[in-house]
Amino acid sequence: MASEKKSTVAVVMGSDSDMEVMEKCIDTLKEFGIKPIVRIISAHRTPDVAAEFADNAVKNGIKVIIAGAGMAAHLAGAIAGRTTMPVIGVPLEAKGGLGGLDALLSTVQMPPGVPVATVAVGKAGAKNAAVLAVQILALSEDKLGEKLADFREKQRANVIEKDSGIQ
Ligand code: RP5
Repeated sequence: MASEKKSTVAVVMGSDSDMEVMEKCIDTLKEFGIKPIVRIISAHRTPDVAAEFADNAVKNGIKVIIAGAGMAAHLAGAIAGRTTMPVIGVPLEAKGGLGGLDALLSTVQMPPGVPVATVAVGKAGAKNAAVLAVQILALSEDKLGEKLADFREKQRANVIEKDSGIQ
């Protein structure tokens, strides 16, 4: 079963229909050498599994949870209410939803005392969730700090190259 695998980062999403976008998050984590635990867990359709996952996260060695969901996106918040580890929420645009604004508001508008670190809607947010998770882990893992410095340098060089290309 997926939950038996060990990793410091878990990527959970409300539906398999979220996978296409959340793959950006998973791939970015892998670029930093982190193979996350990946689960499909719904705050509404499988609330018992969401609770069990959150309650056992520390025991399973997880240090950061990334949760992506669309529509009434309560997954990140529901998990955050059951754990004190950092939870990063990725609002997703879902078919039949309101273009991601529904998920953004559902994810970001947490009551005082139970934060969800909410990133941008969609693929940009999925990538940033991974980078933010790495930044959190880098506080206690020097190697990740070095990888982050390389990542930023490559990003910088890429923009400089694009600028040169249009001169
Ligand atoms: C949310 O509802 C999921 O995160 C997904 O974004 C959305 C639609 O889910 P499906 O009907 O495609 O399973 O809970």
